[in-house]
Amino acid sequence: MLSQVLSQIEQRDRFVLTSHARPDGDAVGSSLGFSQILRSMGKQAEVVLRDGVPRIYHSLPYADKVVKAERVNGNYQAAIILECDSIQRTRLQGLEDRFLINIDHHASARPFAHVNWIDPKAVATAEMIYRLAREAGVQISAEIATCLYTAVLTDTGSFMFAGTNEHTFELARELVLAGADPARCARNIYFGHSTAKMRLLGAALSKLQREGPLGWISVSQEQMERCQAREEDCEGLVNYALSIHDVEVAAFFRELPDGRFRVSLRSKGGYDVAAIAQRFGGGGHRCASGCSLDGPLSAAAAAIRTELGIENC
Ligand SMILES: [Mn+2]
Repeated sequence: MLSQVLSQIEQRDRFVLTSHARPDGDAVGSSLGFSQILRSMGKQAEVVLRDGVPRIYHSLPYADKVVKAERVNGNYQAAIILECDSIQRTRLQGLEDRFLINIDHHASARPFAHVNWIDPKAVATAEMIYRLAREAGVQISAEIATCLYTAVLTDTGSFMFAGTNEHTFELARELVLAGADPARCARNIYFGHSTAKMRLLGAALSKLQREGPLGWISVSQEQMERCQAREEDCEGLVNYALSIHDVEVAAFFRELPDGRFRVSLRSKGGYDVAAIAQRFGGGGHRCASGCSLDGPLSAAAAAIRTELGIENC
């Protein structure tokens, strides 16, 4: 819980912060915000991310200081892991023998660390980081506010997902008062895509599949190469399938170099996609989750359909 996290932080000086591979806005924003909060507390803090910072988050304060690495080296007294249900989710080596602090808001969160603060009611890990900063008496700078606001904005689907409530807007209000600029944050995220991503989206949507309440799209290795797309260009494509009026649950299948498929699942609330992802070793939230499945695509899609209880139409 929060008080334990704070007391462990107070006893130490040097921290490494990390989050999951292929980081989203909450992973990046919370890591960057928390690192600045720790520095305000007189600590040393470094952010290490396996895949670095995706392009749409490059303009966040201190994004250029993030270390992209496969291994955590260095004489840190604790590793703070955000948004992960295990060390493995970071895809980083060198965390195993360290003192670990786990902060997560996912329904699938697990207490794998020495200190665990899990709050599934928080709309984003950034909400928890904000609470921690307030509790620690840290002044929220405009730079911290910008990172945390971006995390909240993206993790709530621009304040559209279930779970967004009056407290979310209260949090957003406080972050804006502290100096976050909503228009600038939104511009970088929603008008900051690469041309390759838009071409990839076109290729994926041209093969949109519909089966009852399910809408699904896929991207092959060959399409990735043809569009010159990067891994991060796949982020959010699933939402276009979910945006159809009678789609209740959407899936995005990304073919991996080894022939397996990474699956992103989204729901409008009627289906619990966290439960489905967990059946296949993945995790997430009721309305947004992910997992990996064996190919071919037809088999992966059939596995998801079966779990959803949707017959092949
Ligand atoms: Mn999150």
